[in-house]
Amino acid sequence: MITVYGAPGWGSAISELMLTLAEIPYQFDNVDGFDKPGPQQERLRSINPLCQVPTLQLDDGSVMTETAAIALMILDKRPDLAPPVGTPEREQFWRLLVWLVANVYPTFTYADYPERFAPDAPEQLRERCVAYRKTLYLWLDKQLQAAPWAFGEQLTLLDIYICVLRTWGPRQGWFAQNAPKMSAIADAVCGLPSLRNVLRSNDII
Ligand SMILES: N[C@@H](CCC(=O)N[C@@H](CS)C(=O)NCC(=O)O)C(=O)O
Repeated sequence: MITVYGAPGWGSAISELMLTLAEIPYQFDNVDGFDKPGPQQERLRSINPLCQVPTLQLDDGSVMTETAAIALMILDKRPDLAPPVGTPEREQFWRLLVWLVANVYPTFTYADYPERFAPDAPEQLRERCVAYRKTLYLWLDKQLQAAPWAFGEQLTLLDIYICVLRTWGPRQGWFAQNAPKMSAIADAVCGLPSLRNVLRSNDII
């Protein structure tokens, strides 16, 4: 069975929710505290030297990381969780999935640990990243034209991504005011009965 190394509410929630939606069994190994020196960090580092979550260990013992790559791995088993081949929505799905990990996720890497990257001006780096992230979300919200899900009637793994991001900075109130489409999608994901337990264990609902 797949093991998801993670911490409640962190990036591992994205993989947990995607696996749950896809009905792929996994076990959760809680490495909460991994971003500070200590036994949890050492445990995670022994599997993934980058010491990031999510880190997955697959049935054959191999290690899988990167939320977008994990989404693609899941889509190999459950292609119905992306728009169908041959539709324009499918291309936009790839585009936004990659866009999120290429543009939005790094703002967390830098803003959450600014002293690593700008030891002389950590607060400035943090503030700039948070401000930049808001502009990214405003752009994303404009891209989302369909309802109830990002690509219309079909729930996709992108909706899961949006739901988890909405719980992180700049937090739910900001999204409600400034990114109403992301907010509505996140609310709809939060209402899915099949995800309730995982949403709860990650403090999302
Ligand atoms: N590109 C990775 C980013 C993962 C990531 O940055 N995860 C955060 C937690 S939400 C983390 O582990 N941060 C600790 C660090 O970067 O040292 C992905 O998409 O999975």
